Amino acid sequence: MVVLALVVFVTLSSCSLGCSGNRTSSVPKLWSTENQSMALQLAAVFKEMESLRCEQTTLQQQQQQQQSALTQMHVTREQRGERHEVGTTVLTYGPNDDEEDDLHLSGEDSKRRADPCFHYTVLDQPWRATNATTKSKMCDRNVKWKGWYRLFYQGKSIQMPERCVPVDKCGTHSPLWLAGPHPRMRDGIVTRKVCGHWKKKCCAFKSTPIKVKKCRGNYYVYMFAPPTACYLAYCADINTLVCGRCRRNQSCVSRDRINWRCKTRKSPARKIHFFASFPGQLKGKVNRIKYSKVLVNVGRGFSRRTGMFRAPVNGVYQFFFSTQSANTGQKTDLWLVVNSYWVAVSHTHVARPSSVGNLSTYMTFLRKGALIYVTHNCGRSWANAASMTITFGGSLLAQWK
Ligand SMILES: *[C@@H]1O[C@H](CO)[C@@H](O)[C@H](O)[C@H]1NC(C)=O
Ligand SMILES: *[C@@H]1O[C@H](CO)[C@@H](O)[C@H](O)[C@H]1NC(C)=O
Ligand SMILES: *[C@@H]1O[C@H](CO)[C@@H](O)[C@H](O)[C@H]1NC(C)=O
Ligand SMILES: CC(=O)N[C@H]1CO[C@H](CO)[C@@H](O)[C@@H]1O
Repeated sequence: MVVLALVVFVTLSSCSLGCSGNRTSSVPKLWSTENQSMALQLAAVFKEMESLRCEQTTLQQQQQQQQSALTQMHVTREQRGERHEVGTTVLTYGPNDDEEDDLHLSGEDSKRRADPCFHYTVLDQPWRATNATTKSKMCDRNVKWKGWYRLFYQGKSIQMPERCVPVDKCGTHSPLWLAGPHPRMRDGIVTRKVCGHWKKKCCAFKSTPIKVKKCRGNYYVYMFAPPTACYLAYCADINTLVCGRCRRNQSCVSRDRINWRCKTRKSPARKIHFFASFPGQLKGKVNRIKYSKVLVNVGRGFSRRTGMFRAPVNGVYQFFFSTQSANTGQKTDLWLVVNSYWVAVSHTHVARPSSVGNLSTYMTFLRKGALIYVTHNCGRSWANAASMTITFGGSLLAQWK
């Protein structure tokens, strides 16, 4: 274990293992506001966590509302479910058979009906490929575009180029390409400009903008519109054939927009936070404090049964632990134990009988599986169910591989 940084509020004073003291004096019965500063601090931390969680929930709800508003816009068009012809090619409405996406989920049904990702026309015309040169020139202005389309090349999923395509490719004079990146999943339906390359000008034709949506399973659907002139036609980028082979946890990426490859997505950073308290009194040596009141346990690193925190991932962690010494005048020491090493103390010692609190923090790099707990080495600690005086908490600050 590598200790990266160490922040401890305490200056260590001598406290040997066998510290003892007068154990007959009583614990304080009064809980005055005067001595609540530490409890208040901890309460503030907890409150902050709560408000963050609340904020997150609100954001999620807003997002969901926006999403459903977007999909509803297209309900009417999709519900007609027609078959129609484009040029000479018979196009069929596709329930996308190549997607094993949980089609049986009934709760999702209404969403699906409105989602162009599940209701599109298959546009499989090899002449549209960026490497195709045909004698006959096609013009998409003559097509009655209707609803959403998904591009295929001989049965394989493919997407529009995001780069300038040489003239006379894609079975036309001026090939149409997407002047902007394909959207991400969370972008929903976006409008993108479309450019036609002609006479050394990549955007000689500023064609009619189209709508694009990313679908689960690495494909896109397009709502094409008649281009501004002839002979212009929408292209299918042959280099994106590889994207159809990307797995669910992969994205299709390209630096130059020419060469594409599947890249495995990083799993999102883990969130780990815990905060627990001991709602009673402790006397003398208690090997491991069993904090039984668990208020926060995001990531399930803390065990109420054992009172121990087990690091779920490698990373930099910060811990805090506190006590309120009982009204005895005894020295009271709590130690933070990391992988059996006593690394930080929360020490209180005032000569005359009075009750004081102390809070210590510690930051360190931990490997997955590291065990952390707090030991009560000597003295007396006081708490009740509401006081939050004997506490233990921590957070993962940064995850490491
Ligand atoms: C809290 O801990 C610090 C560091 O050990 C110590 O100097 C201070 O006296 C403690 N506070 C009380 C009230 O004992
Ligand atoms: C275009 O690319 C595809 C896939 O790599 C290939 O099968 C096809 O033969 C190419 N067509 C031309 C005209 O080069
Ligand atoms: C991605 O998914 C494949 C199965 O489709 C699985 O074998 C692989 O472990 C996953 N990779 C990650 C990083 O989750
Ligand atoms: C009411 C009470 O317990 N007050 C105590 C708060 O703590 C100080 C020492 O920090 C004591 O002197 C008070 O008696």
